[in-house]
Amino acid sequence: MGQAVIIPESQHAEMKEKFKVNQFNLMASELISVNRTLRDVRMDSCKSKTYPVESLPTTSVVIVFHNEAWSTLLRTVHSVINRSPPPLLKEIILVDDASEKDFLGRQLDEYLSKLSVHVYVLRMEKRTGLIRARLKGAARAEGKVITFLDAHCECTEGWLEPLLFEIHKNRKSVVCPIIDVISDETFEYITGSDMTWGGFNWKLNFRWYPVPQREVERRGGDRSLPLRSPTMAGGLLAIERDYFYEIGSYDDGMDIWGGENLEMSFRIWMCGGTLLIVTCSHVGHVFRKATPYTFPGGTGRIINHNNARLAEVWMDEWRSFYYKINPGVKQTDYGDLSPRIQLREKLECKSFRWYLQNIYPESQMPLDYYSLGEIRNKETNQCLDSMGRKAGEKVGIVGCHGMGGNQIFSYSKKKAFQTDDLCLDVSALTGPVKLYQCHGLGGNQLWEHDQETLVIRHVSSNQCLDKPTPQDRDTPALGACSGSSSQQWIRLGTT
Ligand code: UD2
Ligand code: MN
Repeated sequence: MGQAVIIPESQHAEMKEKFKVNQFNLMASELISVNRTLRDVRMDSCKSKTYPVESLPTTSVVIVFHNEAWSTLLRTVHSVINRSPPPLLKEIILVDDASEKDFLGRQLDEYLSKLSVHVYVLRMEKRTGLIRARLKGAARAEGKVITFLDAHCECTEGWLEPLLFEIHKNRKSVVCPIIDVISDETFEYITGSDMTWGGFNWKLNFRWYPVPQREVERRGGDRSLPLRSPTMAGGLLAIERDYFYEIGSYDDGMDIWGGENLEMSFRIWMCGGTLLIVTCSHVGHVFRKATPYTFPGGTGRIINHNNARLAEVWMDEWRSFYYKINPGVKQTDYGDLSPRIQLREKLECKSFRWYLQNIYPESQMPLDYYSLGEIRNKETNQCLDSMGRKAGEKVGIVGCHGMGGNQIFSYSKKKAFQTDDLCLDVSALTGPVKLYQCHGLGGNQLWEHDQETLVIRHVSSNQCLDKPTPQDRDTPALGACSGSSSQQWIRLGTT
């Protein structure tokens, strides 16, 4: 029933050793049946919904893997078979991305051949990464819908019908379940929230953020209705097969891992589709803290390559946020983009501005901004610097290095100073100036930068940003506004 596995102390040494193989508790996973039952985790209003199963489209489930554990892979397969209405499940296609483990060879083929559903394995000749592996699986799919899953998932009761129902209603809806958490430590099944949706930060990392009130209201407060999510996590989605190709499938210039989820999210919205999180559908996924496999050519290089491709093709001027906060990426060789640029033209997709304005006004990339660059103190020539600190910590100030990264701040038309998803925030009258999650509501995050006097005034406290005091040397001070040169600031990167 999805409960935690507790390993006795005496086996902890072995447990830790095995953890390294897949970066999850493999010993715990092996102690659970590959056919485990789970609670029905849906909200009550979902349980009572009925679907016209006879008119729903069929689906092929495509699962790509590289060196996946036997137990998690087979538990994924069994959960699909056990909890999908048989008439809707056309087949399950596994794509082996050049795994190096013997048991994923003939032993796997034999096991699958005995199952009641048509399940088979395609094999990549050499390691190509999840994007091209998915393309290979998709090319063989015969169902009307393609459903992609990671290889360490568990589908719960009623997961499939609401996904297919949304596609049945609108073939341009691309749908994701709520992704529940299967603990990487204990394999406990933990129900995820229907109050988070997908966003992204300046570094183009996918992030979960709270669903804003406007989206709650659009659904009339009914949490069982699908959420219009700005982005998707990437691993678990269903899309009509023909629409998948119509809208440009995946960018096959992307390697190994990363970026394809945001690329597809932007593309869907900008080119006339809809991206939904279907809150009545729950699928669990083992979230890992580290990756267990290699990134041939280097993790950073591959992720930068993929992200640069999506930034160049889809993000228009907002690509600068990504480039400036990641010094060094500009030199990345992103390869040939012409097929993807042609796709955007052919589909007559809307602009990234349109996307930010209409789909994601809460985005961490401000729609309108005065500048994106350094904030330099006129007297000391030091620059504000996030120092890589987290929400709730003081903002830093150090010598300007002109390299971007932590010294990049935007000053938005909402008059917030923001770096990545953190904003300069003051909650006590005399400071300190801290970094907090941007809320976009002004308040303690509202600053007036006067272009004549160069003074930056914190509006709610009516105090001015100043050079550091001698006692607190690496964080800017806040004091009574005097207009002295230590209270004068120059914004670079003015647009
Ligand atoms: C998330 C997504 C994942 C993908 C990724 C960005 C979820 C739950 N997961 O990362 O699907 O969108 O973000 O790219 O939303 N794999 C291969 N070949 C490789 C590398 C990985 O086949 O070279 C397989 C891997 O075995 C797994 C799947 O691709 O089944 C996703 O990889 P992951 O689980 O390491 O990614 P995850 O969940 O961290
Ligand atoms: Mn995964």
